[in-house]
Amino acid sequence: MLKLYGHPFSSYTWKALIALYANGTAFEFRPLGGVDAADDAFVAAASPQGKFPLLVDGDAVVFEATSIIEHLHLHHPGPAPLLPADPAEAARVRMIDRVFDNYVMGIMQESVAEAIRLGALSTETRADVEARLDRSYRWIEGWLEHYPVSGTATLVECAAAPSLFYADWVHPIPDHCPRLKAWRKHLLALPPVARCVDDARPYRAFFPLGAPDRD
Ligand SMILES: N[C@@H](CCC(=O)N[C@@H](CS)C(=O)NCC(=O)O)C(=O)O
Repeated sequence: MLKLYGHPFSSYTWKALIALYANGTAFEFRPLGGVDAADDAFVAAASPQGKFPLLVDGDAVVFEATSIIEHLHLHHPGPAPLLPADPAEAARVRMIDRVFDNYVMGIMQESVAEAIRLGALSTETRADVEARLDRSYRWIEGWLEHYPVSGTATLVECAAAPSLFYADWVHPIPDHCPRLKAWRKHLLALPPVARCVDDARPYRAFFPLGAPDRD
């Protein structure tokens, strides 16, 4: 039985969970954060910075959400292909995965990290994060013009849904990005994503910047 270690409110844990749920893959969820000290210690030592999610599949210990999805695609394929069969198309999907991790999730997390570290977000950091998210939003808005909105979850949707969910809390997608606004709504309605959103509701009070009363 696969084991996924993570936390229900963790954006990167969602990324792996969406892939598992989309394919109906059987797994055991091991929640971190004080439920089982041995699990916390195991994850802390398993990767360079002890981050989660972490997947254990027999002898294989896989960290990095993207790598977990690659592992599932190779070893536990299901009805919803996580990557295209064509290598050139798959390379483009991997590039877009990097866009959401590096230029949406990563920027969003900077503001969360500062709020945790200092207890609040400085005016300078807020302005900087908002400007960079705006720039990413505008680029994604253009990219969406040619991206087919689909009802399945590939690596793109696995990466996009959690990053856009939380980035929009930090800096709402502006009205001049209507495709992106509509796509976020569509992503949150996908059953594997909606399940993550619902399972995380009890933890919203812990969002360091304050969770908005929506979604
Ligand atoms: N690059 C990693 C990032 C994972 C990550 O940042 N995980 C966060 C939770 S969303 C975490 O482990 N936070 C706890 C920590 O940094 O100690 C991935 O793609 O899986």
